[in-house]
Amino acid sequence: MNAPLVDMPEAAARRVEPGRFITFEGGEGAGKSTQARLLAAHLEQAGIRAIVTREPGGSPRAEALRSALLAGKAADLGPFGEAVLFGAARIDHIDTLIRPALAGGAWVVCDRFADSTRAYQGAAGKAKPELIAMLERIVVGPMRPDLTILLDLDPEAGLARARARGGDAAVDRFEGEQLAFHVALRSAFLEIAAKEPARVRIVDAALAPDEIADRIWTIVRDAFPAVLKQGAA
Ligand code: Z5A
Repeated sequence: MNAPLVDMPEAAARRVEPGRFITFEGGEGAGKSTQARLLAAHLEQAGIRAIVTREPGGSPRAEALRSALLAGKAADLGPFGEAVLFGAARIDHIDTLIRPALAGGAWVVCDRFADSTRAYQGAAGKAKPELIAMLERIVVGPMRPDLTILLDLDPEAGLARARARGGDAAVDRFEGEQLAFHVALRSAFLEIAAKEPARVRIVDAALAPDEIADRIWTIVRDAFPAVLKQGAA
């Protein structure tokens, strides 16, 4: 029998690291960074060591790639070329931060992860879905999130929030896309949630931040009942 050409990480069993991996996804200005911080604070209050990180970025090499990607320096490579660079940043982030943190028992709360590649470069950017899926299997392998919170918001409201926060600062590579791109993104995220309901939970991001945080905490407690007893914290 021929040996496989590539040792696909997806062939490995589910990851064995003791920590939990939670990601936040959604469009611009949906409140991902705000809620990632609030969830980490909640986890710490419950006695769990939590590390907040983000993508693209989260490690020095990935942050360097982030600067180039958000400045639009890779746009001419096309959506799949950009996806490959997001993937390169993700590999470094997983290898240097996410896997070691989970192995040490910490919980990792990540502001965006592979669903953003599916939505931005795949569905909205129109890179071929089978290529995006193959790239994800190679890059992420068994390091899939245990739980993903999708903060769902009308794109116009999200862009208005991001603009209000940014003031006169120049918009980045993705904020500058037309509204239709952001509408396609929202549909793409909702489609991912519909396909993977056990992993992806949708939260209405139009609510007040505290209300959203309460709903997320309920979801997290329900998802990990053995670790987070009902009523804890
Ligand atoms: N990208 C990609 O294309 N492919 C990939 O694989 C990955 C990423 C991983 C990263 O940019 C870009 O990279 C992103 C996708 C692309 N596109 N863009 N642009 P980023 O990290 O700089 O931006 P972002 O991820 O879109 O996040 P954001 O715009 O900073 O928004 P946010 O984190 O979701 O929201 P926030 O910072 O918590 O809140 C935004 C503002 O709204 C702020 O003033 C808050 O005080 C306010 N806010 C927050 N929550 C509320 C509520 N509930 N009500 C009212 N106001 C609120």
